[in-house]
Amino acid sequence: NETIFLKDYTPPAYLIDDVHLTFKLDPTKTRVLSRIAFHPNPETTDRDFFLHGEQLSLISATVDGKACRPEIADEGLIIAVPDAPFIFEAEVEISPSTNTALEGLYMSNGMYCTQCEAEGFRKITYYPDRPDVMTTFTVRVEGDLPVLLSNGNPAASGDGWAEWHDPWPKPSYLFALVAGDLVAHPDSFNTMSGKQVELNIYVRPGDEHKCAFGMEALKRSMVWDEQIYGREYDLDIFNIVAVDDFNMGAMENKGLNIFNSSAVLASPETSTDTNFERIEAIIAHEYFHNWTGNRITCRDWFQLCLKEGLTVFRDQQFTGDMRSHAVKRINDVLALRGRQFREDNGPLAHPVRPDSFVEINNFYTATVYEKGAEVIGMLKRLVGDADYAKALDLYFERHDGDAATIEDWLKVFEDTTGRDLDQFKRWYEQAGTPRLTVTDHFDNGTYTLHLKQETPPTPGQPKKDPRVIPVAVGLLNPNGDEVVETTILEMTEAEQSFEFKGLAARPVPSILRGFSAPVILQRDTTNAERAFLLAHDTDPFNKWEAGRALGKDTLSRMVTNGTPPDNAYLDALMAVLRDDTLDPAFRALALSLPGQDDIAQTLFDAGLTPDPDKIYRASQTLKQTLAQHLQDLLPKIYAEMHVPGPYSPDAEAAGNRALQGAALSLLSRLDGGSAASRQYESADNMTQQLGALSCLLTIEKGEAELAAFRTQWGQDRLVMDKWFGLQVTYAAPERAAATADRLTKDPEFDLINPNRFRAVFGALAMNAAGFHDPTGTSYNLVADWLIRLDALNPQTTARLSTAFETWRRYDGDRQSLIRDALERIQSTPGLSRDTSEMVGRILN
Ligand code: B3K
Ligand code: ZN
Repeated sequence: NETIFLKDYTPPAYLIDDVHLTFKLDPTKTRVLSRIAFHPNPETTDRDFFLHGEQLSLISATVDGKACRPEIADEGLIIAVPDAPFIFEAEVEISPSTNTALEGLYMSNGMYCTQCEAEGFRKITYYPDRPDVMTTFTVRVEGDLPVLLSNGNPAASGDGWAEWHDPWPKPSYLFALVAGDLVAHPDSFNTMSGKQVELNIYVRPGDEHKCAFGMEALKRSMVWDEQIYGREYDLDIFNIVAVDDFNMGAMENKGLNIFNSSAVLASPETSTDTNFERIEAIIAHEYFHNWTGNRITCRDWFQLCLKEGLTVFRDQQFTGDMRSHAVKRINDVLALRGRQFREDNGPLAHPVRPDSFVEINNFYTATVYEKGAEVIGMLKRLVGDADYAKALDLYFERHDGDAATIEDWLKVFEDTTGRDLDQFKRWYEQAGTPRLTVTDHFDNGTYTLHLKQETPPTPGQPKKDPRVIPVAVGLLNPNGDEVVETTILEMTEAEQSFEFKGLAARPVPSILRGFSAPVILQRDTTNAERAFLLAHDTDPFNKWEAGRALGKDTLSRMVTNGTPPDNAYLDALMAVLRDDTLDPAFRALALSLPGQDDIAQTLFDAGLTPDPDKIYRASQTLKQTLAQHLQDLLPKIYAEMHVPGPYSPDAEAAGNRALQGAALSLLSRLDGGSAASRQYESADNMTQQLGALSCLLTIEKGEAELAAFRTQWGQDRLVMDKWFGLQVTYAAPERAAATADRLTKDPEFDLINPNRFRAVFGALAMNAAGFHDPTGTSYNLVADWLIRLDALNPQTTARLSTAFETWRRYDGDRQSLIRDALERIQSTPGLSRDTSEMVGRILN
């Protein structure tokens, strides 16, 4: 398993004028005919001709019509070719129905479908499968199926065949083909220049009623990208296809986006508010890739954050505009801390732009995506909104049609603003989360903030240089009025002081407003000051953050020395809950307690060894205490937040339901679940049905409802994923492993389907105390199933192996149990490159 380095990049020896592909579909014997017009790349003198190819049976190959005798190498073909333009033709045979890795051409419920990013096209035919080789594709699909799709515009079709032509040059990773017995949910869109675009969402018969929301989200995304970024759609047709078996959320193939059905299909009866919001965001994300990813793609896979960081940033802006910026920011930071900080502070830490990899599929990470988006947010904060807009215009103008790099991206900002971004570039190059330590003093009307940054060592990077950190600060005076509005302090040194003059009294600082940089803020402060900010801060993020900090402090002290929950904290939460000038969605977020994994990391950072059982028990106690403290208020909030009329997934209604659900969850700890049972009975939407069931399971009730749920939803695969996941998520720690084990024996459990596998094992990994059961049962169960899955689907296996990435936080006994489990996986004969790289890095 060879390591690939960014520094070894060389341009391709040959480029392509155009490619013609013909697919003769068959479950086990699909024939792929290719005709590729090559010419030597004038930018290089290298003339070594190599075509990637894996798991292909070569039937024939010719160069300029003459049979050639290629040398079949490990991962492709070596062929002697002229130092001049030539035509390469080949025929290969592949077997989609036995492709359980879900990469390349595969089958899902009788439908053919592809996934090529990053390097799946080489499992379809011999090709220079690298993103810097771009060309136009003409594709003919032959098969006895009603729907035959590929990228671009439809060119011609007849009985059992269809031809597609994509006029925009693209790399092979954006190729897609779909064929099946599908039905379309059609619509259309008029672009800003007046072109009419045909839109379709293709689904399996029976899913037609779950397309409307996705279609509306698509049209909203198209309008938004025109209005905010000036980007218009560029083909006559845009197709989305839902597929049940898919390794991730969705894929931005040119003009033919393929979606995990969980990321597009929605109906009020089967989808929760959270599902609706996620679907809207993923549809937007894939659509936005048409410009940031497809029209401008990546030169090589090290540049992945160029398209992913930017596209995540764009989808976050979109969701903020559609819903609430404050709530979106809080949710994004929660996700960032939960996944990216966890990654950045463990053995899998890597830079936003990694400099080496073994298997690129292992680098579709929270760091590349979410931290990549944070880096763009910081850049925007530093240059300002107007210059950000100018820089983006220049980026599209200068690089349309290119396979670009992070250097190209930063150059656009340098040329627009005259700034030197050399130091800023460290955000792309250095792994690890900076610790920002803040001290302050007040003297004679001058308030000084002293900032110190430090980034702990990460694998391969023992020493870190100081970064540019935009620190957004506001100051409040002791009566709660804002005396200094949000100001961006631009920190560039390891240590730096900033002064605010002419203040009448010592202010209370609100630091890192809007979470202006992805750092860990460390400051000795009092709970009184946190409660003050929770009550008075004008920055909604920091207002929430103050409550969060109170919660963390309360829980941490409950865990470490058994201190009972602080009344000041409970009262502060009560005040927030009562304040009906605050958005219900915000109040719901304020009420949600820090997660157990978050507390474990916090304790570990403070030099302690976290005990998952103690953290679990402290969380339970805190919820119970909170419920009692709020007991008079809960029924009132629960009733007030009732949304009358038919279900609508809009942000306002969803916010009310979120607060109602938070109230119900606490109330259930007091009323034995009677309100939750009533809600379960009367619910006409999945948000409330599932919410009620979760409350019941949390208090170890809900047996009957769980059975009824299965009877009601047994035919719906996406809802059944919830049924599987729920039981593991809400299992008490000592029963989590047994619950997961029992579910794997259920006839509806399906190892091949990533959604179902994740429903059980993703949930087990997230059940902190259950996963870290001191006997090691969960570790072993997860290891057993990862070993089984690896033989079938390496990508999903490798992804789930991150369950173990935090192992060094824990005590010696747990560490040695985890090490045993990891070593058992690592010594499995024939283990995939994906899993072997991940487990190797976790162990080191
Ligand atoms: N670009 C794809 C992810 C491909 C993952 C390959 N293992 C989805 C997205 O980011 O939009
Ligand atoms: Zn993406």
